[in-house]
Amino acid sequence: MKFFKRKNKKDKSAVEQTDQATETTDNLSTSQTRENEAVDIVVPPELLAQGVEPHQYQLSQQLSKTNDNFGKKMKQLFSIKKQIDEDLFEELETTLLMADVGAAATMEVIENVRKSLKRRNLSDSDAVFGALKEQLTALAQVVEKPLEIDQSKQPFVILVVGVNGVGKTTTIAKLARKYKGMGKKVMLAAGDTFRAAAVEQLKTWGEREDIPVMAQSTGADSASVIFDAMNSAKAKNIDVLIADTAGRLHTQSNLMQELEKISRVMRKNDETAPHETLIVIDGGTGQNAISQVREFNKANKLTGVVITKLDGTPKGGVLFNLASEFGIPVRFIGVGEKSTDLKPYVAADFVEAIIN
Ligand SMILES: Nc1nc2c(ncn2[C@@H]2O[C@H](COP(=O)(O)OP(=O)(O)OP(=O)(O)O)[C@@H](O)[C@H]2O)c(=O)[nH]1
Ligand SMILES: [Mg+2]
Repeated sequence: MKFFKRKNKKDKSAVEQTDQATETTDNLSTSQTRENEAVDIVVPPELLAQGVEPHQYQLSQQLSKTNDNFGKKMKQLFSIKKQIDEDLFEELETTLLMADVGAAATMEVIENVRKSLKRRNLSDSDAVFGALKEQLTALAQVVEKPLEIDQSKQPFVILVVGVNGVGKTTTIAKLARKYKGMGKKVMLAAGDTFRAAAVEQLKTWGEREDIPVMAQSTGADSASVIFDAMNSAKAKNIDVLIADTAGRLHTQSNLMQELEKISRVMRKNDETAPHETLIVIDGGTGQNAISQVREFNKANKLTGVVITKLDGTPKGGVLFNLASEFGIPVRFIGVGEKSTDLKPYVAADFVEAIIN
């Protein structure tokens, strides 16, 4: 089982061979993708014996803070209350709201739980728990749509946007590593020309992952850096070009206009670009995530969301809030600072990890 090979870090060459063998195709099955990402967390043998899947155990560990605030609280609630009454639904509502599921999504979920119980004529708390998990999974599935790299685009350009410090540059490094591992030729564009250290940060990641970075000096025009990088990528037959941008407050209209300019200029190079506009959202942001997505979506039509820092927050419920409000596909989730800490988003796994 490859999972065990990955745990034995001494046997690095075996691990790398295994990775290459499985990552050369775009059409990775979910289980292959999961196995390739199974890295540090060791599953206790007794859980393995009980049939716990390694990737699921890992994800549960990484999302344990949200689980504490979500699944565990619900379990406590259901262990106290065995009968369904209005108090139980009120407490459930509070738990969902506290985990940042958002008012509209909370109402929708609770309403659907009620209907489902009525339809099936059930009235014990286990049934509520089951129905709740079903409803949350259904909502989480609305935004499950993996990012596919259209190979007819040379290069396929991913523009990465978001407010300051959410993990854009780190996510770019993670994506670059992932696509390189799948046998693609990857290039990065240092479109964050605003902060002195930003170009250096991207270059450092590029060196670490052995991926070329197209950069100009701090203060250069971001749109032209990305435009030039697109030309260079074409000349070098790059498959995937990922462009960084400076973090900006979604409330600052001049900075949002600058983003509009970036995609306008990109379209002069390739009228179908950017082929993916990813917004990176810090999983701990809470309700503010909604206004971030709304404003960034006005400036540049967003095609995907990455929710980062889910390893450090009890507020992973924000995913449901975004799903219900916008329905924009969640492509990946970030679960740590290393370049391997990016997971393709799988709704059922996510729900299982936060409610188990
Ligand atoms: N725990 C954790 N930390 C993360 C994750 N993603 C990014 N970080 C950390 O968040 C901090 C900011 O990351 P950056 O990638 O520089 O964020 P950014 O959005 O590019 O920031 P600006 O360019 O300044 O807007 C760094 O310390 C990262 O290591 C994650 O999934 N989990
Ligand atoms: Mg950055």
